[in-house]
Amino acid sequence: MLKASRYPSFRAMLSARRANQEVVRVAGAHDAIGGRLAQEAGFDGIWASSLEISAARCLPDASILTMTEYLEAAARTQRAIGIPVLADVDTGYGNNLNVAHMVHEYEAAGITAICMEDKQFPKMNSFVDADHTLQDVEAVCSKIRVAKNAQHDDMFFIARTEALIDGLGMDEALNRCAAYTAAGADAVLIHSKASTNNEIVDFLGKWSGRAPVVVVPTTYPDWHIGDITRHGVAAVIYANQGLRATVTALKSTYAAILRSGHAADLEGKVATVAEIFELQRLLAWQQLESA
Ligand code: SPV
Ligand code: MG
Repeated sequence: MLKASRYPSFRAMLSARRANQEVVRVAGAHDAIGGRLAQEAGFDGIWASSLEISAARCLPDASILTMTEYLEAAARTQRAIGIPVLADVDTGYGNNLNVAHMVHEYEAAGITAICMEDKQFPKMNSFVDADHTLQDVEAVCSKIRVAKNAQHDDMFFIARTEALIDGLGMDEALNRCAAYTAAGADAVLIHSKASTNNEIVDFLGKWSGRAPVVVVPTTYPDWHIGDITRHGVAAVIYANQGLRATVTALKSTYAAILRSGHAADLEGKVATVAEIFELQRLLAWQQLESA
């Protein structure tokens, strides 16, 4: 029988993986079909990426979409899959009041993990050459306390520092992560735009396991999962490779049709219509007619 997803717990999944000394592997997606494909590939969770969700609407990742629009995208994905969505909630969409409302709304939609960053609102994507000024540390801690008090269920809260993105140095990154966990964050995300993992490895050594650490190896993509695991990372987010692969595939597919004047050359290279039906769980839906 076709059932709606039961909103799997990110915290329970992470605990199970850590008990086995495994790192949680999370893939970025902006819609349900991307989430389902990542789950079928074997990922543990889905990153409802602000970059992907904005880009899917041809908009910059710059606090332009509203909380409701980000939530709708995350919730649609969560409803379609059996692994937890980790929602990228940018800066929390405003002040303490907005953060409390955000937690209520995300929980009500069945999202069991959120990640909030410490940049000022409005923020700009971390890889853009732009102003990445951080909010005052105490203001971020206040938002974290509000978020943790606002939750009814067991929302897993990841505090993300952009200290290295903003060029503030390792001590600032460490101090902020310590303050955020003292304020109640369940884990920290240390972001970097360096082309090697050196500063992340440095951070991990100095942090020495005070709380679970999440990493996003976008600009240092050659960091192998085995070594990530050995360094004690709790979760790794492959934040935007799915979107970038989609762009490459669509560009070459559309160009090929126009170049050849037909679509025959694509057969065997693109998914069959039957595969699309399978992703839609069409058979289960059709069985409803005779239930
Ligand atoms: C996202 O995927 O939206 C992120 C990660 O926040 S990054 O694009 O690296 O900022
Ligand atoms: Mg983002």
